[in-house]
Amino acid sequence: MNRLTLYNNEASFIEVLSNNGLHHLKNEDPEIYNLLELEQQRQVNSLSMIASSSIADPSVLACEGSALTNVTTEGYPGRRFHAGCKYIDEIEKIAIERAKSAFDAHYVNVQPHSGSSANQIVMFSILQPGDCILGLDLACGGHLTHGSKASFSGQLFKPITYGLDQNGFINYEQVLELAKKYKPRLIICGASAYTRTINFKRFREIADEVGAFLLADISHIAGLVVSGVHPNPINHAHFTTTSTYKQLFGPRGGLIMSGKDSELQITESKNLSEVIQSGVFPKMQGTPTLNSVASKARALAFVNSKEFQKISKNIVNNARVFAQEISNLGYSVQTGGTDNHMIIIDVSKKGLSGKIVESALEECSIIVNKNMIPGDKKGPLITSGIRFGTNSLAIRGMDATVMKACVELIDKVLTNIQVVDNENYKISDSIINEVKRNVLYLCKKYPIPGYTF
Ligand code: DSN
Repeated sequence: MNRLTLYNNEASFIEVLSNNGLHHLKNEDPEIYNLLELEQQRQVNSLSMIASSSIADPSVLACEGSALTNVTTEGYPGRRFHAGCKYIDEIEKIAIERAKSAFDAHYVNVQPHSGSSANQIVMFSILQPGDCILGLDLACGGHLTHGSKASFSGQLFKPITYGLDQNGFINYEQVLELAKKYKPRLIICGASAYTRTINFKRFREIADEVGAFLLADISHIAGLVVSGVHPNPINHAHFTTTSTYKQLFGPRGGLIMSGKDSELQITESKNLSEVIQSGVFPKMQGTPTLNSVASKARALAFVNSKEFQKISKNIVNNARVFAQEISNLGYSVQTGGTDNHMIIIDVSKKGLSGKIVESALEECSIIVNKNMIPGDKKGPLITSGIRFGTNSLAIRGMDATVMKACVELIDKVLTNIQVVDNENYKISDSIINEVKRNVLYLCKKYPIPGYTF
């Protein structure tokens, strides 16, 4: 049933709102309008290879900018603490059903404000301060919320970290050894900078052996999981969390899900899904960002599509080709390749730091981020590594044939950096202009769908 009611032949209420919004912004706040315009132009005219980002469809942005921002309500569909939720309830139920279908989940909560919030909610729902948690070390590719001392996770709980073997792969033997020794209440798998398939089944076996809960944070690989390009943790982990803006091409936000364990009794009165329901609200959050709930629903419909399955395959294929091409040019690729959307290289072997490579590439309209590599002595603000990702290139329709050109442009920049020290460098204007020209050519040939005219 098409519920959209058009109030005249030309525009619906939401079209009027959107047009009015732009009109008011342009006239009343040109400072912000111009910055938004410049930011959109920057995105359109640069190659974004930030592995933790993607590009939301204009329909996702329409939901983000909708009147749902005006709704205050706490609780869940059918059990709200405020009136006026007739349509919001429908939207939230649709978002839940789409997430269930995408991930084969039995239980989904679509209200977390971010992936980090989702992890916080899981931890504060099942742990007591001081409980032991076991996660991947930040310097080996883990996430701040997986037990870093810089985050609540490492400050309120007792973090133990596992690392990688000598080839750069997760050291499952070490995970087992540490789990047996420290008996963590929670084991966390998932990563921010790890290029290989994660063996969720193995993690669950280890968790079961020591009586721990297992949390799979799939923020980076959620799109590949939906498309079946990476194994799905949903029935291995007790809790699966993800952010929605990385590989789900959605809004900033998070999801908490569970599979076959969703009805597992974990307190005297509550099963696992009930503990998470009350963990999100009222324990950790109030009113959800309802416009983002709608955007999540929209993005989940997209990632459930056949079209996205092709894009997912292309994301991985592009990354593999990129890894091979950059390795052919003598760069040191972590683990020798990739199984997902991500490639990490050690630039210190070329006498460079991650910080200066990131800056030099940005000057040439190629956007990447510096990243620590295992055993990195340079620290997170300088680093020895660079992390590349292919999500945003694939959505532009770039395929493996374009990856060689991207690698050549990156190599052109890196081989022309004159290093001053770890933070300073020089590069000639002629190289910057030449690379920028080529990047612009690629960006025009492969425009972001719906972002240009
Ligand atoms: N975790 C950060 C990253 O991977 O870049 C952003 O969420």
